[in-house]
Amino acid sequence: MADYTEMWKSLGIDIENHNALLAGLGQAYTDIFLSQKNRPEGMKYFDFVMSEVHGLRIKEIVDSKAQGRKVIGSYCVFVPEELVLAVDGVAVGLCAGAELGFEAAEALLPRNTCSLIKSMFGFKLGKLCPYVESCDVIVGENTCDGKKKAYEIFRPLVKDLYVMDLPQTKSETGRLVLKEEYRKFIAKLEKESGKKVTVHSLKKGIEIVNAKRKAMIRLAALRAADPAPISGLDALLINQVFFHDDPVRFTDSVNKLCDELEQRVKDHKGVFPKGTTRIIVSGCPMAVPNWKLPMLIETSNAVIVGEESCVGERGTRWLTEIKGNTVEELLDAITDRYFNVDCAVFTPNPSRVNYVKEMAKKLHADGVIHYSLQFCQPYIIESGQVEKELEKSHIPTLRLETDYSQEDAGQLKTRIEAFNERLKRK
Ligand code: BJ8
Repeated sequence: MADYTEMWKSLGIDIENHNALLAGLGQAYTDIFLSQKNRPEGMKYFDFVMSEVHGLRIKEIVDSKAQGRKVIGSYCVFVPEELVLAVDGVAVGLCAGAELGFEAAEALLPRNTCSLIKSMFGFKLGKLCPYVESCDVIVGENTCDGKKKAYEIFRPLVKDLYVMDLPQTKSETGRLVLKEEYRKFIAKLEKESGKKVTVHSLKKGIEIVNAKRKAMIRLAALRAADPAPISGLDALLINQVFFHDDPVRFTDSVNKLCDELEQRVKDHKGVFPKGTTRIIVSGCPMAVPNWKLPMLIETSNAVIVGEESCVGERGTRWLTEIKGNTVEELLDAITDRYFNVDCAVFTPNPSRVNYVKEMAKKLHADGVIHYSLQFCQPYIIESGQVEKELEKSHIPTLRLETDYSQEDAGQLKTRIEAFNERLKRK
């Protein structure tokens, strides 16, 4: 990587701590990703992206800002990238998956806050994330109580925090709330960028994001093959890069990788031997560099064949139907698309478990591991119903709760191995 110190300094990054972060990240990446066997050639692009994740991509973003484009950061898949693109903005996902700056975060938040929220504070307070520091606007959303209340404390820490309200039920009123919130968000984007959302710009934004999601749907379907043509770790990585790479280049790279995977499937070539135990991971999102659980699963004689998560199919499986010839009609189509997202903050939320069942069937999974971050009430509470429903459908399920630390790695591995034994006896 080139020397980006001056750029990071200009963004207010704490250089010393940031260098330590990059060194740790580089080592973890080598140990976890580069040590995998039989990786597809197409992963080289994503290896490169990761090697430049705080370098070249940030430079591109800084250059876009210099050209007058606004950078809009977010922490949730309910924030439509289509709208950001419609004002020629740059959308970046900001969720963080590392246990950094937690001491500082815990000075502002209760200890029993989920790691995702603590990490969001840790990266900001530690001045460790050039994505956060590049943002002109950061969008929060009233989803779980943890995030909702945390944004109140987060507001004075950042330049411009815009909080979107979200419905909690899939009712007609809920849909209206979502549409109104998206309308207000358009007004905010127009004010920030000085650009109008037009039918043309919105259609273009939808097309770009649809193409990106279509590529991810294609990738997800290829994982039904046995042997699995790609590891769960690599597929997760692609889902993570989804949130901060240039969307058009990302789509092109995923499609190229899928061409290669299609050939692998035809040649019966895979990353693990045919017949390896197949797992679906369902639950909380895993943000970069949260790779602990997939790494433990895939070093326990099993392969992950799908993620039912916002960093996975919950974030990518629906497209926006391009229907209508007015901004209002297109806004309806966008609202319809996002209103499908079955996050556990909705009550009731039956479509989520139904989709896990569907995934298990189409991906020929042997079992499901339900992953909740400690103190995440929506997913932990919902996990009981998910387990019951899946077991009733003869899909073995293991519920795990963890955080970003490595302390419980041994214990988790023992439980995963015991679960694999159960799957083998099935
Ligand atoms: S749409 S899953 S990205 S809210 S893990 S912060 S829920 S206490 S992340 Fe999410 Fe949007 Fe829903 Fe998806 Fe709260 Fe749970 Fe923490 Fe969470």
